[in-house]
Amino acid sequence: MPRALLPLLRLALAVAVLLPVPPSGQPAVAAEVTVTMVTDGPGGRFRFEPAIVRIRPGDTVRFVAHDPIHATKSIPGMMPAGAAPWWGEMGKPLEVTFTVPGIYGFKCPSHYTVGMVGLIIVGDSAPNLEEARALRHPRMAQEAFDRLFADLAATDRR
Ligand SMILES: [Cu+2]
Repeated sequence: MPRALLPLLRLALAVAVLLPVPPSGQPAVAAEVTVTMVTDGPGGRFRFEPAIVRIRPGDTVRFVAHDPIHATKSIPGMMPAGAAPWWGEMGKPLEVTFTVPGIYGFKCPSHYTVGMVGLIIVGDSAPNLEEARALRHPRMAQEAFDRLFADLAATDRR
């Protein structure tokens, strides 16, 4: 995406967040969840914390980097149809509002190959779950996604 479009995109996102939610049984106030891009933390090195986020349609995820070596980028093939991809700048915070239900895989482009990946689940069911799970990755990213999908299945059974 051209950089000049970023302020416009941010404005559009801000407006989208402020718009009233239609009366469809969803919460009236959209939530914002922060995902931190961590170089070295209690949970390990080169991680998104939390690596699994569950939100409602209309909610926003704010990605924040501990230092300038990380970014967040959606992964093609791990998004529901009709959802917009995102790609944040290195070290800069990025807010993404999710309106399309489904599961989203994302990565830090610099540390994808060492397994810096995460999942966002929007809504109660993910129509693209099997498609997202079937995508293959470099070894450490694959191991990380295998763990995340296993955690997801475990929490769904509770
Ligand atoms: Cu990174």
